[in-house]
Amino acid sequence: MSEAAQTLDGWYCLHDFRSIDWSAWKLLTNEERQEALQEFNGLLAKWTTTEAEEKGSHAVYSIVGQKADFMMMILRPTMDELNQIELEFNKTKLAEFTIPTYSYVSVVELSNYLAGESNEDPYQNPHVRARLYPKLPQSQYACFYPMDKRRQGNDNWYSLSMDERRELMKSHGLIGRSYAGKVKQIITGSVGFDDYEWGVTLFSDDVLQFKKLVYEMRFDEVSARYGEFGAFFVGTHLDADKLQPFFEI
Ligand code: 76R
Repeated sequence: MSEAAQTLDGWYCLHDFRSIDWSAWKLLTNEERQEALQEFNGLLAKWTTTEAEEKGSHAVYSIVGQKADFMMMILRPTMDELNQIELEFNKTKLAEFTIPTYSYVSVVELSNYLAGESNEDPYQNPHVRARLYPKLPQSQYACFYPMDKRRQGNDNWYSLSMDERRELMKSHGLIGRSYAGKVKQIITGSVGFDDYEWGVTLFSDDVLQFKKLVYEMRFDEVSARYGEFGAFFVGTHLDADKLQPFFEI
């Protein structure tokens, strides 16, 4: 049996994708719509307090295309809190006018492929902590997709030795690093939690960098030979100022 990579696991993560039932939303009076938005803003204010206390983070993005209208990405120390948040949102007035279209459950993950030898407890290292418990960037664009590592015939990631995988991950990391400052990535592990093995969330102020990074990685053996991909979602940041016009009729 090949040696499993060791993972460091951080905050739990929910990607919640919703479409809006615009016809029903339009039937409300202006006042009813404002009430629903106020309630949602109250929820967001609570999440912002949690973020300020460094007990989680969140980001809301509008989604381009028909797969969803918006995405809420939420990070919390426990999966139970994610469940609570989901419930709380579902009980709001606004939720009555949303249609769940996709969701993804995972946990922020760092693997030890490229970690050097050290006797220190990585969970105490401030650089590691900043990545395991990240404050989500409020970049203009986000891209999300789930992925697997292939397990077929001669292309089985899980039957490669640790050394072979480490070597392959080196070149993956090098490509990634060449996008430093342009794209920020958060890898979340989802084996046992959701249908794929990882969620990939990318953030950038230049949407074209997603295409460039993902395309370049396709030629790297880790993705070319071993990557299997789910649906891609891309969209624009919905900060507090943009929420009102987004929902306005
Ligand atoms: O953690 C690290 O930064 C060390 C190097 C590294 C690891 C271990 C790294 C760097 N990644 C790692 C693990 Mn990655 N990553 C993806 C995708 O579309 C595709 O083809 C793949 C989707 C992107 C775009 C991306 C970006 N990475 C992983 C894993 C887990 C593998 C496992 O455990 O088997 C997956 C699934 C994955 C996928 N990666 C980087 C990036 C970028 C931008 C970096 C550089 C980060 C930096 O140095 O700042």
